[in-house]
Amino acid sequence: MKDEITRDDRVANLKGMGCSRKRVEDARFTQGKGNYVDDIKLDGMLFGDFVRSPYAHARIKNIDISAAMEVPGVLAVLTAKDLEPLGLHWMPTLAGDKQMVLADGKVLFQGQEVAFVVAEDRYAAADGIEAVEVDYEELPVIVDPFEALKSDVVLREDTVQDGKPVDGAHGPRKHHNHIFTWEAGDKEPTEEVIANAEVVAEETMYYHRTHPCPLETCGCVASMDKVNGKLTLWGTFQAPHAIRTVVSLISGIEEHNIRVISPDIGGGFGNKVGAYPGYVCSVVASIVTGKPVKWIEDRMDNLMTTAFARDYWMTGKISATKEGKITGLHCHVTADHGGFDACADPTKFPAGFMNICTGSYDIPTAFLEVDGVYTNKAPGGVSYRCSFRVTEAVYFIERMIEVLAIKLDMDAAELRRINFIKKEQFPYKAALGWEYDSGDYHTAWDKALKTVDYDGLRAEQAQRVEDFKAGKTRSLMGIGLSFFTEIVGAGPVKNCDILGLGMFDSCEIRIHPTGSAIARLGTISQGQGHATTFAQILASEIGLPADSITIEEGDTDTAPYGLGTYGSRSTPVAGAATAMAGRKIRAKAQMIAAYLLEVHDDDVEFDVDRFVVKGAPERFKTMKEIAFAAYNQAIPGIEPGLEAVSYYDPPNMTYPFGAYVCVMDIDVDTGVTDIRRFYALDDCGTRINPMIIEGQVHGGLTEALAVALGQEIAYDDMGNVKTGTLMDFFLPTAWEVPNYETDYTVTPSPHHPIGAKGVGESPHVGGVPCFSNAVQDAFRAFGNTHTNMPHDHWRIWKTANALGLHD
Ligand code: MCN
Ligand code: CUM
Repeated sequence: MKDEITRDDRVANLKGMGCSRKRVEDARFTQGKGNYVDDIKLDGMLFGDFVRSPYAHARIKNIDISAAMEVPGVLAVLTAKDLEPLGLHWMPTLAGDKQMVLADGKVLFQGQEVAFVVAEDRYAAADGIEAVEVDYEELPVIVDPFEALKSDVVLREDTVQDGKPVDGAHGPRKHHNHIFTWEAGDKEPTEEVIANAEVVAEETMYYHRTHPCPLETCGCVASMDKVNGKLTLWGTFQAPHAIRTVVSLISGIEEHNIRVISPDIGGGFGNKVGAYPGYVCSVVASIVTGKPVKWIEDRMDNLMTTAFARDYWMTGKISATKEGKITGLHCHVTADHGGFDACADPTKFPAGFMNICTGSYDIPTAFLEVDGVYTNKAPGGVSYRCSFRVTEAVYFIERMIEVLAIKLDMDAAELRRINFIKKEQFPYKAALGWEYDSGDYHTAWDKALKTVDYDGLRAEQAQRVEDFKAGKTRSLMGIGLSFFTEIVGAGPVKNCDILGLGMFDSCEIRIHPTGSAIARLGTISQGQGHATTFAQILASEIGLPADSITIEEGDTDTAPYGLGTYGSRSTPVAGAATAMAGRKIRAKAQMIAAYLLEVHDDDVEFDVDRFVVKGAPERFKTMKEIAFAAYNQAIPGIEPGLEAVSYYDPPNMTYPFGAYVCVMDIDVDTGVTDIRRFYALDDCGTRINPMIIEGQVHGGLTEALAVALGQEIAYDDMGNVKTGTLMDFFLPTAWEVPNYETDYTVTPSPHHPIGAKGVGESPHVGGVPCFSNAVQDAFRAFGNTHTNMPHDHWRIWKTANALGLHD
């Protein structure tokens, strides 16, 4: 019977890397059996909720909680005064700033947390909130970062001493509302190249403020067990270990007495990386009341107060020869960070990885300068499939390329092609400091353009313009192009840390005697399917079926220390740790196999799911047999058991890339867009699960469509959030979403143990400029160079109107 099973069968049985294994998570999710934070119900559990500021900038003269304390079911109302003796009225942010937990004398944005009402249930808490009387004195509101840098109004009193701005966490301030200046590249040489260039294109663009808006909002349950001194904190945390360390540092509770658990998470998208006042208040309330306390945001709380995305004003100058060879790039950013600098970036990168803004192009000289600014808006800035501001960087360069193409009167696809970094230039050291690990841009670009019949599309577009001018149609056609290079997998510990914690990641594997296993990781899935894909990496590495491997994440009492899931770092870092831990298992298994087969260690070799005696394939021990032997035999010189742990510090980041094309029709009279085609080629190196990659691409592109075509967190001059509900905040549905065509090339990462690069954020990073470029390209023949996103129907109508197309 044995010889009927072929080697291919054995490979297939593992469901290892490269297999579109169905998601093991979905049985739970599709049957409503997920276990989200709000599903957690503990005996005697209370509910906490916030009194939030209706004003964007106001002094707090008095808070009267007496009426609230009379509301049935209300047990406590916390204000900054209660937290101050504990030193918890402010908390550190991930960006080196500090943030009010509860309003300390003033508020800085609409929706800011003013008081925390703890009650027997959510309804009593809501009644209590109504009864808290806050006496506000309105202050002048600043929502424009340029105005903030000129204004006498001091937003943050802690930025000024003796009438002068004091240094911030990232160096000197230019003004009391200025947070930092961050530079990369060579200023003078870049300015000189641009001043002497044959052609220079300039543009200022606004990448508007938006929000990831995950289906599940942020929340937590804090439970302080006073008998044994243990605090358990369940929450929507993308980085549970980091949260544990932060809670320990700010509360003084020893770290071994804190257990942080991220249960199922209903989408994170960077919204759940940082620490929020709700976490601190829930912990304090649990300590005060001796009962578990739950806090769950509602949708408005989530949209108005938790980590927003973008809000970058970017001014660029790009220089080139007459033939289109780019010679220099200059970029200045005014970054609106809101009332506190709470960007979730690695410490040394206050503007994230914005210095990847030379993109996929061989640009010899470049300079970037970013100014961070306080305004009366909610804090955040680094979220929403952004890879630490790579979204902004790629949007910037992909718009600058289009603007330069217009200036040169050149085809934008060709302009890209002649400037791409060439395959033989990798590893490529970019002008702004990064070393790109691998790439083959020309192959990807040619494949994309050929698949969509680019020349045919351009001919059709030219005909459309003629027909429009002749009055035969009122519809224009846009061809959106984008080529992006991502940078994901933070680490290296030497460059990247969060609050001093080096950005490595980890995996611990235990093989059970019967040949199944559990692997625990320091990452946490929020929908990415880690339980499916990490098991596939291991299946290929250790030769046990993925179906026999449990993946567990998100419990700091059991998982090895890890830095969490964001910046598409799970595959580049934890995926590498998983492979390396698997290889340790394999190394020990090899010794066991050699002992059992009575040969020297070097005389056996690994083959799919077994060790085979070299030259004698009929003599082998399967991994299942070896697992059992590890527990049932005394093997001389080898400890019993089969376990391994790996902490992986990546030598470099990974640089996935992609080529996207969008074909769009636009009704000039209504501004309505119709996406006829969207082609996305992604190269994320070795592909672990093609189906999951495709799902990531579909999701990221849909969020890109949202951001490019309508989604926005907008404020009025008073600092009121105009888009705080899903009535006003655009979330695309199946109705707006086109049929995406996905494709790929495979350029492995040379330094990653399995050659894999991240992919989770790529489609968003590449998708936003592609949708935006399609809209802008439709109007190129009529003199458009640049219009700002979001390109909703009204704004597109206005563009058409301004170009005289309604005359
Ligand atoms: N993958 C693969 N082969 C590769 C690369 C990745 O099969 N070469 C698979 C991985 O095994 C994993 C998934 O693709 O199952 C995403 O992997 P990776 O690119 O490493 O990204 P992370 O797992 O670190 O996820 C984070 C990333 C980020 S930062 C945001 S934001 C985002 C994104 O993932 N948030 C998401 N995708 C999301 N998808 C869902 N459903 N929900 C979110 O909140
Ligand atoms: Cu920038 S959003 Mo993701 O890194 O969680």
